[in-house]
Amino acid sequence: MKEFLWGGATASYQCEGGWNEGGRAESMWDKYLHEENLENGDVASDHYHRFKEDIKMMKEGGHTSYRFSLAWPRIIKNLEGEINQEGIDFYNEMIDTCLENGITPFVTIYHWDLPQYLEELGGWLNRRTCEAYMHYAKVCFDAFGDRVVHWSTFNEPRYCIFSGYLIGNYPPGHRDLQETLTGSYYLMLASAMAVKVFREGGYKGQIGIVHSFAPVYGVDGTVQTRIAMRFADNFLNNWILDTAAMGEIPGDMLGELSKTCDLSMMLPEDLEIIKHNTVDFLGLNYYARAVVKPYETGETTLIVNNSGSKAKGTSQTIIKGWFEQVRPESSRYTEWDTEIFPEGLYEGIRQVWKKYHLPVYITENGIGLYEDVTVDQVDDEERIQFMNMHINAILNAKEEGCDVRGYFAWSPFDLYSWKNGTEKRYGLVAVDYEDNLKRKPKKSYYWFKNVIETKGEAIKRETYGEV
Ligand code: BGP
Repeated sequence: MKEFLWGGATASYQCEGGWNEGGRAESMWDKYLHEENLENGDVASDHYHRFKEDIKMMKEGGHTSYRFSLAWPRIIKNLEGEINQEGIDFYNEMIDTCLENGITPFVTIYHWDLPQYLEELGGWLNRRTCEAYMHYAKVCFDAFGDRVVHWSTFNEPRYCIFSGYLIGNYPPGHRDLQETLTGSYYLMLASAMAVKVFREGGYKGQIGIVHSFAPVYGVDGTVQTRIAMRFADNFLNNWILDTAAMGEIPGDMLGELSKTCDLSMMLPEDLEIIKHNTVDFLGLNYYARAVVKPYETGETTLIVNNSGSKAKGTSQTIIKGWFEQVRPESSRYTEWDTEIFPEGLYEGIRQVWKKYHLPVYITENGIGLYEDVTVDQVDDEERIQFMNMHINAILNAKEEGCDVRGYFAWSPFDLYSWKNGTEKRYGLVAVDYEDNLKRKPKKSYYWFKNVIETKGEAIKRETYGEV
């Protein structure tokens, strides 16, 4: 049997800190959060200085893999594409530390920290960023490809582009459908361009993409609901997964978009690159499903609850003419109003496996909680239950023949959660931001260690009826 990878996942901006050290250039997130005067990742979990301690804890916690991202602004200094050797040295040390500890590095090339020098030229709205990304990816393959054999081009294209260009709650903070389409397109083109470089360079290993996966459910079985489900699936999943895995942007989605948007940036030669450079595996980040009904009335509305309080209103997604997301009242929710629905992971893996027949990694899964980390050991029984239910769902899908090859908890230690700041904690290890960033394993850390050491036998099993 192929080895199943067990570990945790992080992102450079969310954990490293050291934002102006080691020759790192400014990222779009530094600029945006500094300007808006919001909680930022200047220090974050200080992983930049403490990664050895963190990786040692992963090893002691039984982890066999570590999913982390490389910071583009640490590696490429400027528009001319000059390499920052200090950045390369830093990640060489990180990779070597993983390997010395028996941990397989699972590397994401881009997890949202675009260099500000590119953002100033339009960021993902400028084709030049695709070329710059291709150069950056090649630098990474050349520098680390002798030891890294699991690569992901992008983390969550849909989430970062929609948040930055449609919802407007992430940098650059715009709300524009045309920009959303252009940014999405260039980002997916850049992904295919990196796959091309990877293949042509004959680097060893596999290259995939990581998607913010939201399996779509309908409120009922009517034809109208089925149409709404197709719109939602295109919007939430297909334009990433079909494009990356099959080399095709969904035609019906483009047909709809062409009624109001300009698609002229989609050049025939680009579509050839997309078609011929599909990925080797799919990384799925699973937090929740999407339940939808047919669109009724009103304008496109996209609201995200970053408040950490259910009372402050719920998240809302209405796409005019396409679909509306509904909030099943009888379901369970986190404090940030994310539905807890492990069956969706089971069903989603089955759908993805059936449609694409590519190996799947669950590259993120976890629950954000308020926690008092001043105690000796955080008793995060809620996280244990959450992880148990989701790993159970994965095991159920695996037993039905789906090729799932790994599970990464978001996250191995507490880190900065974008617009939610640091109070939304996901870690298996607590980081006390008030007391010298001290690390303290939570109860879930020991529970997960046992799960890994028993190869999943410690999971309390449950099968589902009709889901
Ligand atoms: C995913 C991202 C991560 C991470 C996680 C939790 O979308 O890939 O970067 O942050 O979600 O989300 P949040 O921190 O907003 O709660």
